[in-house]
Amino acid sequence: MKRTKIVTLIIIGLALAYEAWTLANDVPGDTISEAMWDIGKSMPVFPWILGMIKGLLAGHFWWPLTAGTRTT
Ligand SMILES: [Ca+2]
Repeated sequence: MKRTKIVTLIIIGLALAYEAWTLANDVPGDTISEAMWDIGKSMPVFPWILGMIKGLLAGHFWWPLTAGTRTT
């Protein structure tokens, strides 16, 4: 498995572990979703920026996906 895949899986695993911890503790409003909602309320442009980044990354990663375009 390539290093990038391993690092990506570690980051996802850490995010899931953090989310599980925030759901299990008694601190209100500390989940990732609740933090995103708070950021969106204080900076309404934030969800739009995040959506743009997500869309650009999806286009970069998966379109156009043709054989023989990889550099390595
Ligand atoms: Ca909590």
